[in-house]
Amino acid sequence: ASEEAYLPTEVLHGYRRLLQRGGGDRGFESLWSYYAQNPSPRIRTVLERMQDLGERRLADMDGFGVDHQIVGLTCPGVELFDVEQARELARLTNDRIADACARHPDRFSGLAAVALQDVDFSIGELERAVRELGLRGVIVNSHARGQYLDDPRFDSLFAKAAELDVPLYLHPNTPSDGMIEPLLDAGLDGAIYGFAVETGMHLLRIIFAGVFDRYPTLRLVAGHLGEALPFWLFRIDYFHDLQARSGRYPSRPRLDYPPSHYLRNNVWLTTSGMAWAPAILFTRGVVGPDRVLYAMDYPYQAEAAEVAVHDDLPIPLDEKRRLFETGAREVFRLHVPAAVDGEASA
Ligand code: 1DF
Ligand code: MN
Repeated sequence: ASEEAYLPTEVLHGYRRLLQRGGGDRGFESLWSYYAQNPSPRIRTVLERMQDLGERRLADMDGFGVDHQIVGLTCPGVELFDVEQARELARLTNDRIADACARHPDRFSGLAAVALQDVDFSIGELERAVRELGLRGVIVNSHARGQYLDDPRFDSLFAKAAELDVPLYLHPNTPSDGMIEPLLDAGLDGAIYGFAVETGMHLLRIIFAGVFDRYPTLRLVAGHLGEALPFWLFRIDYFHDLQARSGRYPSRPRLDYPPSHYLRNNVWLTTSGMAWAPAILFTRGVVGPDRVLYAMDYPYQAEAAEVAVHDDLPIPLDEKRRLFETGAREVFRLHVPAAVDGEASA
């Protein structure tokens, strides 16, 4: 399962302080006033699960039939904190995840947290996390206070990920202050839709800025079946061609390939939150069956019925194995031994 959330208790305390004193963004206030202050038993359980990287999580994984989780810092990460606190919490997160991976190498792999307020720190921390701690990629929770990764200041992060041969997981966040307004009052800013609007647009910004033309070996993973982009690919290709021919946006000339090429060559998609056979089958048809990987989105969508939807997909066994295991092994270059248990590998 390849998009599984972790929240160190220290980061949760940071979120609570930020809610009290203000200074987050509107999406953070909407999302985290809900999670941090809601007394409902369901939300309490989500919060407890999120902070655990030990027996509780392992028992849940056993219950759902998940052999292995790829764990990453939940959204919005540390980018709303002041820079010193952000650096300290990113390091702490990576040390904790690495510790869990060392204790249970067959059950956990991890993605590195960074602090995009400080790009130089982020590059160094990614290098430490991969080379010294053995983490298998970097997670970016979409925009960093309204800044998007296509800004040239982040080029060195892409260069470092490509150099280290690890993917960047572009995880959702609530929309930035510049785009949240008409989603917020309709109750659409969260995982219901706003996450996909924000994060799908972010991925398009990265593609249209030519990041994959500059870093052709860069691997990017997106959740939620690509945040709706597969459904839009025909229209995006059509209008990219039209806009390039007319010179409508001089700062965005024609890419080396149609936009769909990057989705089929540089990007992998996970099924997090989208346990729905028609959408999974459509997405595999559009980007190729090899590019779609299983994710649960634990603990936000920890549902046994959703695992069963994946188990029941009408696809050949070798493709199911790719969806559940070998795809993630390749993209994240996992060093995890194959399951010996006959049931897990059947
Ligand atoms: C939710 C969903 C929250 C995802 C998340 O982080 C999150 C949710 C706070 O359901 O409110 O990462 N998700 O990835 O879909
Ligand atoms: Mn998620």
